[in-house]
Amino acid sequence: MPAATLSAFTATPSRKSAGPTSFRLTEKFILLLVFSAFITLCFGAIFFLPDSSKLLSGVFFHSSAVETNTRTGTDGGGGGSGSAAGNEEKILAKIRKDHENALVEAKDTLQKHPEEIKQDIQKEKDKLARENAVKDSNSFPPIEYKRPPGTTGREPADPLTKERRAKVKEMMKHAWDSYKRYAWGFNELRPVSKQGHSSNLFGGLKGATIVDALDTLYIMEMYEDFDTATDWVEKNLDFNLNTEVSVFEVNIRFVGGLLSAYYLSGKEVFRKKAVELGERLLPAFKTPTGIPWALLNLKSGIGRNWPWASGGSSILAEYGTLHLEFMHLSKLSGKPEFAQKVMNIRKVLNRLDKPQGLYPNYLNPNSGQWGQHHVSVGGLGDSFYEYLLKAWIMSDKTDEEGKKMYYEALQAIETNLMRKSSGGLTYIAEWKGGLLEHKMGHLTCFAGGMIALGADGAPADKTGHQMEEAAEIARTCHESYARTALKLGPEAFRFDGGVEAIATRQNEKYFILRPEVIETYMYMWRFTHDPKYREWGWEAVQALEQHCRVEGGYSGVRDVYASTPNHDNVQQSFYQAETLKYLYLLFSDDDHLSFEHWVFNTEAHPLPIIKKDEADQPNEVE
Ligand code: DMJ
Repeated sequence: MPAATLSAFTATPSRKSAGPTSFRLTEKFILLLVFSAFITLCFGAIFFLPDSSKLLSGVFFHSSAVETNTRTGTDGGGGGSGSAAGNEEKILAKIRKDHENALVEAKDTLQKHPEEIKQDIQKEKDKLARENAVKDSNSFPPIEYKRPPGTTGREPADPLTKERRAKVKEMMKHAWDSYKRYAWGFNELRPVSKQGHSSNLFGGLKGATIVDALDTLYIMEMYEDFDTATDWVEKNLDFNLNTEVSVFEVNIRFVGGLLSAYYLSGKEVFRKKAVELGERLLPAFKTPTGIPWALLNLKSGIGRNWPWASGGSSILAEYGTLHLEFMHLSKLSGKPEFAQKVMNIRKVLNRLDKPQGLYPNYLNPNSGQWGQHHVSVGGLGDSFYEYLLKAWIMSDKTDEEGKKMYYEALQAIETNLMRKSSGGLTYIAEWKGGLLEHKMGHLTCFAGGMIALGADGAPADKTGHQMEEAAEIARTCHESYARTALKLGPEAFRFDGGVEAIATRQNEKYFILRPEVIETYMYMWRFTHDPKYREWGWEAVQALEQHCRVEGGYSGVRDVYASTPNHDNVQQSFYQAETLKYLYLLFSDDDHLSFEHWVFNTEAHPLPIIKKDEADQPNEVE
């Protein structure tokens, strides 16, 4: 009761001071009113304050509350009236605290502008809708797990290959054990300083290395480690975080990693987590065109683009690298939204004019117009092309639209970007508004594998020609390694100013354990069985062992032309997801994760081809 009101009553003069019996009738009535108001308030507090149910159970259902605690031992004292009183006190203290908080909140709200209040209400509604959607995602139907063929492999018959394969497994063990020992739960490992490392690509998400490495552990038959990783995922992998993440990175590493872990092991937790995370990513598509934002707050669902991207654009390699995972999310959840979102991206792209048939790296999600006309098959563009081809393959070659887009894009790349140096090295340059920059990124080296993978579907006159092209790119990328002191490839190499396949700028001389060159060797080996690809892979193993292996794991190096390595102190999560996996498969038989049944996402996570006859059903159990 406000003090002013109270004093009004206390100051009321009474004519006689003998006792309540001497009050006038009106005074009695007022006193009665005050008293009954007080009683009502007390009861009101019990019934309407937050958490009143706990108080009720403490006060009115006292014995059952005590019994429960005694059984579970949560009161630590074996129950009894003493601890029950303690509980009641705690509960009352909590109620008081909640009450105070509510008052502060109410005061804040009163001070707000009505517009602000409206916005707050809208935000709350959106939050609720999202939470419900996520809850829904946990209620998708059970499905029958069918193990796709080739999840495990045999030992290679040839002793040398067997030995090399075993060596790669030992490398994985060193990388994993070091991560486990020094950085468990962190996103990545700092192998020199032996501590955890977290890049802002994942915001507050944790355990990128664990999720990225799951399938590699499985295919290398490191089942105990796989179980430890599974246990961590079950208990600790949490997406309900007020944190901003890169939609692309989280999709390729986390969603991709969880999907593969599910398909390899059949463990339901991975399907659940993948779908839950997929649901959390959906608000990124809330733009006027449906082209998703690059960055997203997982809790608020608010998205934005990288501040450095031309005119507020989304990036081709980011919004164009969701397709494979999202198609599988629809299959595993029975929810069509995932597939619809990525199919819409294609619609937007197909409405736009493409300069020389090329796809610029930047696209504004509000206007649906291209940003700067920069084109690259490396950074900012790369995996968009990869996903067009793989979407067609993953659909058991029914996705004709994906196929058409891929082969037309490749044709434009061959005409406008692919060049041969005077020394006879084929490379893929970058295009800046019609001008060529004769530079090829390490990232671009994946294109050898991609072109080889697509060669047999190419228009008849191109089939053989594309296989040759792929082999030439593999050779160029191998040269970029061979021409360094450490026999590891630089981040980018140039074909101008009298050099070929060499980095000329200091900021392009680093190597961060990237997989693309080894990835291309693996594809070329599978398609040609030319032993040189295994030899080149083995050269890379030796260089990694000599220059990147340290006591606490594997580290990137700052300058591949310097005779002694200067370590960058990061073991990237893709080292275990991709580099070591592709090396292992290079020394394995072709039927281990065969191309007949699997496609690899851009982070090397294997996803099964969705066979024509099962395309429309999510394998639901009756
Ligand atoms: C990986 O995360 C993926 O391959 C991505 O597509 C680009 N490159 C890195 C590794 O280099």
